[in-house]
Amino acid sequence: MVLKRIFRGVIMGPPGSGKGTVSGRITQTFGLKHLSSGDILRANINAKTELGLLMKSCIDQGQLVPDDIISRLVLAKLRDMDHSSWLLDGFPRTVAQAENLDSMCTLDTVINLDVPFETIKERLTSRWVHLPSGRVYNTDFNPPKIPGLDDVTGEPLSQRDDDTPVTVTRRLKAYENQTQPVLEYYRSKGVLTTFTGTETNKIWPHVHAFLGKKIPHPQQVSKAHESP
Ligand code: G5P
Ligand code: MG
Repeated sequence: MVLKRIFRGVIMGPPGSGKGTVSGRITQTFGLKHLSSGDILRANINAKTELGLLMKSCIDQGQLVPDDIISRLVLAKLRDMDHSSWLLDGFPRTVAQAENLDSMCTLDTVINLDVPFETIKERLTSRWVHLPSGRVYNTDFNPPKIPGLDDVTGEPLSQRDDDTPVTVTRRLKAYENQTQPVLEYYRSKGVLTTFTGTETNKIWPHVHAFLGKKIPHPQQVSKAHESP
């Protein structure tokens, strides 16, 4: 009997590098669950939870939220997905977070989207998001079928408060100072693969081919307890 394997992946890259966009394609193609730390935080802000209100000013200023808080939130969600294959987006962002993640699982792969900062700045000001699902649009690159509305639910789209030019610059600085060391951390563990480019549609075929060799066919990605 073949043991059905659980896949554990992380997608990294600077703000606006296309993590959400590529994650959407990966989860659709390979049937993984997608967990975005930014989506978790925005859901808390939207629901006006105490935590969300506390974190909002950090996020709006383009700073990272504290390691212990985000690690607790993300690791709790991952425990709920213990029997599923998943792709984690936006976490870890510091070496301390990477160590916290290591304490609960072993990663199969870390995908790094290496997109130049100049390309990113243009993209973020024309981004629109569907908050409940995390679906991402761009008025130039992938506009919604009906302007201002989500393709799937028809609900209104919104712009993120941290997509202003000043905040984007701060987010890129935080990425350089705090997140780039995480790339080195994973490189030294031998799990990091970098995809460089300025267009998602050109990067995607390479990511697709790479993951195709790592992830079982969707029907085989299933719960560990279903394995014989
Ligand atoms: P997030 O939510 O993790 P970021 O800053 O890492 O946010 P972001 O902005 O969500 O990343 P992305 O997911 O990498 O970007 O990119 P995307 O949304 O797919 O694409 C960006 C835009 O470009 C979209 O409009 C898309 O349609 C368009 N696009 C994609 N490809 C192309 C292309 O080829 N061409 C063109 N023209 N357009 C394209 O984190 C937010 C905040 O939460 C906190 C921090 O404060 C953070 O700043 N946070 C954490 N803090 C501490 N630790 C953590 N682990 C945290 N996680 C979140
Ligand atoms: Mg994102």
